This record gives sequence, structure tokens and C-alpha cells, in this order.
Amino acid sequence: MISQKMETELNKQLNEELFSSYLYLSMCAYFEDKNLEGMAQWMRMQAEEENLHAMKFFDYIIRVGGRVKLEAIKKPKFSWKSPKAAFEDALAHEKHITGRINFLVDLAYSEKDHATATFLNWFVDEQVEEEDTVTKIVESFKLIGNDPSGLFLLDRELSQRNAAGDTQN
Ligand code: OFO
Repeated sequence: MISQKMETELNKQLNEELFSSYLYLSMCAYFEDKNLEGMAQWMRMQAEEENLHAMKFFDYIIRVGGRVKLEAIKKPKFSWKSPKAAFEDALAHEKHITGRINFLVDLAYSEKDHATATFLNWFVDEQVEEEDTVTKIVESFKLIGNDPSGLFLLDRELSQRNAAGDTQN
């Protein structure tokens, strides 16, 4: 059984993960509009992966005897000033999520809730990978600068991502 406070915070995180999915789906739509199909594909897969993250929290809350309480999902941004800006936003968002996961781990330890701390370990590792993947994409944008052929090649590279759960670019 988890504490009331932990239940509330895990429900908040469930909402954060659903928002992550919504945000990346919005980025997918932005890239589709720009005819950058590889980036759109990458974001579509990212959105699916975030849904899986949300369901991990959903299932865990139930498994430990808590109550899932769904809240409204915040409206995501709709447009970005450039493809690079969208990925920079994605990186900033992942850093925010890392902060949330770290907060949850701290809370679990302060409550001596070892089961939840163990459950959260997967997310600690996942955040290292997520930040690393998106950082590399942002770095690629910096190398490309204003070169359209570089953008074309990066779009093609990102189109290779084809399975939810695969965070490689
Ligand atoms: Fe992007 O890792 Fe979940 O939110």
C-alpha cells in the first residue's frame, strides 16, 4: 500500500506522461505540416512511447492498492519557429520530466517506500537515455545550421525509428 501523498504524486506523474505523449503528437503534426516526414515519424513513435510510460504508472498505482484519478491533459503548443526549436523544446521537456522522476525517487526514499523506489528505477535509466537521444538530435541541428541538404539527411535518418520503445534515432 502506498501513502496518500505518494498516490497523489504518482497520479500527477501519470498526467505528466500523458501530456508528454500529447506534446510529441503535437510536434508530429507540426512536422507533418512541414513535410518533414522522418521527424514526424520520430515524434509519432515518441508519443506512443510516452503512452507506454503513462500506462506503467497507471498499472503500478493499481497494483499497490492505490486509486487512479485521471485529470485533464494540458493543451500542448501547436507550432514552433523551426524544426530545431521543436527538438530543443523536447529536450527541455525531458529535463523537466527527469526532475519530476528525481523528486518521486526522493519522496519514495523519505517515506521508506522501497517498492516505489524500485519501480521508479526503470524511469531513472529511461530519462538518461531520453535526454541523451534528444541532445544528440539537437547537436545535429547545430551542425546542420542552415544547410537544407543536412536537414534532408537528418529527416531521413530520423525516419528509421519505427517501434515504440525504441528510443534510438
Ligand atoms: Fe519522455 O519520458 Fe516519459 O515523459
